[in-house]
Amino acid sequence: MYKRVLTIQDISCFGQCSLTVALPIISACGIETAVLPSAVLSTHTGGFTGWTFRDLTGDMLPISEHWREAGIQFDAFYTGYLGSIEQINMVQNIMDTNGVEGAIRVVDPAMADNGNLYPGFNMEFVSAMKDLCAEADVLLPNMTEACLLTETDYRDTYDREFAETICRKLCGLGAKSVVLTGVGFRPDYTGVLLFDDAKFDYYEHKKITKGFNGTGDCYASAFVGSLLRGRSMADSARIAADFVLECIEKTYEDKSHWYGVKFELALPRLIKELADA
Ligand code: PXL
Repeated sequence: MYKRVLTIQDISCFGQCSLTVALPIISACGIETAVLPSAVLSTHTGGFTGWTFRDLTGDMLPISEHWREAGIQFDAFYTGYLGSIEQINMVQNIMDTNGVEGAIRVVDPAMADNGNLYPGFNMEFVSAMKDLCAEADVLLPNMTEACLLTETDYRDTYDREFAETICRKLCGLGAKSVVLTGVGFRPDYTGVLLFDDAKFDYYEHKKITKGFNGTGDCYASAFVGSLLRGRSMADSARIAADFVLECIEKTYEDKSHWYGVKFELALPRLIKELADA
């Protein structure tokens, strides 16, 4: 069945993250993708300085009200980077009123990485984000975000028990299931840990480099696309991980391409993978 998703996050005009990756990736998966931009930035905030930031908070409810009047509804919501606590509250309202009965809610609490909050965020924002996470059918944090949300001290190295405890705590916040990304238990390997239906499923793959900006957005987008194409949570978690690995493989040797990944070059395989069955 042809599904329609609404993704709510900023548009960083340059830099291969947020909406500029979500829209092409989810569309390539064969899913109708509508966007609600929360802000317009000249670039993302990871490594650039002096970016512009146009806050679109004031447009978000009028846009969603117009959709409601026009009878437009969504089968799923996928939220990413949000610029303020006020926007988090609006997103909750939009998910409550603009979806079909039982619309799926995928929340990526995009606010931190490598042990640090992104510029402009604070613990008050983290606390508001917990409320949004509580409503998620699927929560997609990286290890830094998961530690912040569960008030756990961030660690570079940890064991499976540590990661599983965090997943359980995230579900304790109210999320139905969790896909914890960037979870590695041995050198040169990383993976994703899925906690769904009281069961864990770990998919490990090799780690190429320390991480690129926007890979979390590429992951979440491919995950949403696969899930809405009817793949299981575990298959979607694996398909998205393989996609991001290929994105990094296509990028890391090009030192001039430090700001994001060349996800466009990995789309053909993703499309092929989702075309079968
Ligand atoms: O990739 C997450 C993201 C999204 N949007 C903006 C960002 C970042 C990460 O740095 O700065 C504006």
